[in-house]
Amino acid sequence: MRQFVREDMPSVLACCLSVALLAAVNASEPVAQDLVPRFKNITQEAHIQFSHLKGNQGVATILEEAGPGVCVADYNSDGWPDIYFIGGGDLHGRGIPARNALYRNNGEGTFTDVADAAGVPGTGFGLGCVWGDYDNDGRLDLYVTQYGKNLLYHNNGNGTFTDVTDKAHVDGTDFGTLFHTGAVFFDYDRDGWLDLYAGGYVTFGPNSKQTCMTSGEESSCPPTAYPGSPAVLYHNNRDGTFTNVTKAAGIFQPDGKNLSVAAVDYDNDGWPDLFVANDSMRAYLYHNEHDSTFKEVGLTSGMASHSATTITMDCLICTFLIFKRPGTISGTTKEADFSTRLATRAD
Ligand SMILES: [Ca+2]
Ligand SMILES: [Ca+2]
Ligand SMILES: [Ca+2]
Ligand SMILES: [Ca+2]
Repeated sequence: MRQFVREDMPSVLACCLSVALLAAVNASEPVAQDLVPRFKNITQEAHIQFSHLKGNQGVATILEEAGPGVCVADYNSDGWPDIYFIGGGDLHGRGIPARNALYRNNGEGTFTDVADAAGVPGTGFGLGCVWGDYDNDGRLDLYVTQYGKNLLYHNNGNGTFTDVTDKAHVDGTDFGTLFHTGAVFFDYDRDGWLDLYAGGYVTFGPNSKQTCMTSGEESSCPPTAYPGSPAVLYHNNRDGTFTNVTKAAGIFQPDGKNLSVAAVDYDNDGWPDLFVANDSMRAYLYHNEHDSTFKEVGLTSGMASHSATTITMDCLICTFLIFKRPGTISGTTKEADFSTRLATRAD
């Protein structure tokens, strides 16, 4: 069975890691064997037992093939990074349980799932997540993208969270979009308060075409089989609420098919810009015009990245080292440039 929506994170991390390694290797020949990082699978001994429920009944749909997301942050400020996993769901009424998981880092190599006690199990078919302190209380809050309404969980600072989605007006359905994947917090107007971009993927529902025939085989349909859907840019009102400013900011795109999104000041003008990886169509690069509007420059900048054989699907902000001194990869930070780049993955 062919699958048109691929897993996100492993490939992105591999992409990022390979770029970082390449930078180091190019600057240092030969590289000692014992300096090459090696990784060991410690999932079981770390007590992580999470499984994403794809939920398909027979051939999976494009929704069931999407996700799963994962996001890492130290939500309880104990100095140890914690992990939030997205659970998917059962869309066929079979009663198969699915929930998200918040694995609190115990600080000694193991994790404990505290999602229920923390109040962050999710409320639907989950797809993605992002951490950000939207209310500037010093504690990271959690935004979860789902099929249907997204969720904003406020971090109460005592190990629990409160669902403040309705109060904050950030469920992502403002323009009727239901299929949400990537989202990002960023302070586009530099007022010191994080704003929020919630992406929209294709328009898909129970009445849509569920599967397609590809090379004589039934499979999930490609994104080209469905219309796109608009994303939403929310401005932070500094009082726990947000305002939809998508059209005023010049980024209303009803045809977009957003998967991953990322924010970075790619041109070093001091204002954060926004990159949107669209599936089956060209990517968007929104340049911040410094006046609460954006200019889409994907094509002129060379970041649109779409042809008959390549489609941008993932993106990640990579910060890596480029060492100046030949023959070593053990230099100090004085000998290195820290460089932040936008990495993209094309399939
Ligand atoms: Ca922690
Ligand atoms: Ca907060
Ligand atoms: Ca702001
Ligand atoms: Ca910029």
